[in-house]
Amino acid sequence: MKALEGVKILDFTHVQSGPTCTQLLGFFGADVMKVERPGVGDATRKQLVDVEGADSLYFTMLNHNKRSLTLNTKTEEGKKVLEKMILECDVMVENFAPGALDRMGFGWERIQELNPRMIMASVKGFGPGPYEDCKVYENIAQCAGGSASTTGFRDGPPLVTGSQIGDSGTGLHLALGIVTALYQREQSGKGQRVLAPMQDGVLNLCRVKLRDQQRLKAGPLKEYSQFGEGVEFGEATPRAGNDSGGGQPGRILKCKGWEKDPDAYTYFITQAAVWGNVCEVIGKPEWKEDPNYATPAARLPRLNEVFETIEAWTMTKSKYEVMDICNPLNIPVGPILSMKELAEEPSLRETGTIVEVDHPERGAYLTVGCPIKLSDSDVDVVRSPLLGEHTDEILSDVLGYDAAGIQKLKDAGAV
Ligand code: CAO
Repeated sequence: MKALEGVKILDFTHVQSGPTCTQLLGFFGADVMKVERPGVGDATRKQLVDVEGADSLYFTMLNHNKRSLTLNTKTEEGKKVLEKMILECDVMVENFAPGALDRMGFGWERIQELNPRMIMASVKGFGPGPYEDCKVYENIAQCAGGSASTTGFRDGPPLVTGSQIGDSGTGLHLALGIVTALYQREQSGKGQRVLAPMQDGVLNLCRVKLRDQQRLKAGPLKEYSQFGEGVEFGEATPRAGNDSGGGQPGRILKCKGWEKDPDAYTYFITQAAVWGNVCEVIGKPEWKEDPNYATPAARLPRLNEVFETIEAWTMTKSKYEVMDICNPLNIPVGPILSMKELAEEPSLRETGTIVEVDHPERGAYLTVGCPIKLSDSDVDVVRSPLLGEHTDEILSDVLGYDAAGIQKLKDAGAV
């Protein structure tokens, strides 16, 4: 038994944000039926193609544990099939551009009319307000949600991060909204709308930067390296490079081999509780008692000197040696791991976080399995569906069409 067994999802999502959400629901056992345009499908199937003629990794890695039904919802017959789907399913998930569903004739009022228990979940770039009609992709959300202005170095431009916090991050928010609405439906018997705007999701993940925005009123942000460098703060939360952003100062430091290996670095946190151990490890035992270094407050104006001294030590060790030495001393450190290293990491294979999947068009590839582990709901990662692979199956098993009915839909160009 899987956690979401029996939950039927009408998956109208495409690209990344929506598919991330429905893939998670699929990992937890929901029956995710992805509706795609006949002959076209999700645009990502044919984006960033690495194996000619095969679905791209962009598509396959975001659409496991789903069935694919092709349906042209701009035909009359297609609309009827969609109506039947709405009657059968518990949740409809979509991330079309604003207004697309209304133009299709399936706005929230119509959906409620058809199935009052339906949960209709949407990703949009922005919530209600001046930008609600805008199309949005990942990096726009990172910029509009506060991430870009607070990422990077003070003397450089705003930066987007490699983590897809706009798309995948919003997909996660949406998934939580959906299961919460399903839980409420147990009591209320009613469906509801779930909206996860990408700007709001990114801002939620940048919560600590809004914290700092307000702290600026009380004076400089002393844990930012610019404080120790004597650089004045402006009106808004500045970019903080690799400063930790929390109450325990930290930095990315070079390790042995950094000249040739772009990932020979470690993150090093000078947690106050283990300051004595840090001093011992880096060969500065005198700093334990020295009033200039002994307390967190005394160290704040000297963070550059502190981290330069620690770095002189980390540069003599590999990032793994730093981990091996610091871990037993409870000093929080972490190697900068490349995608290559993560792909090869045996422990991630064992936990099912990195999974090898076989695909009929492209052979074996690696994907990220379910990153959330439930002790009573195992995850079997099932390869992504080919376009329309389950059209007949869904039409007959879920919607009750017989062979003649299916043929009629095909003849009408509806599926
Ligand atoms: N049958 C017939 N028509 C279909 C269909 C189907 N099965 N599925 C989709 N369509 C139609 C839609 O009805 C829409 O038609 P109209 O514009 O004529 O009403 C059309 O396909 C295109 O949909 P779209 O506007 O959503 O797609 P796009 O490629 O132009 O825009 C995106 C893509 C992502 C910018 C936009 O969908 C968007 O802003 N989504 C919300 C935010 C979001 O999720 N962004 C993240 C995406 S991941 O980076």
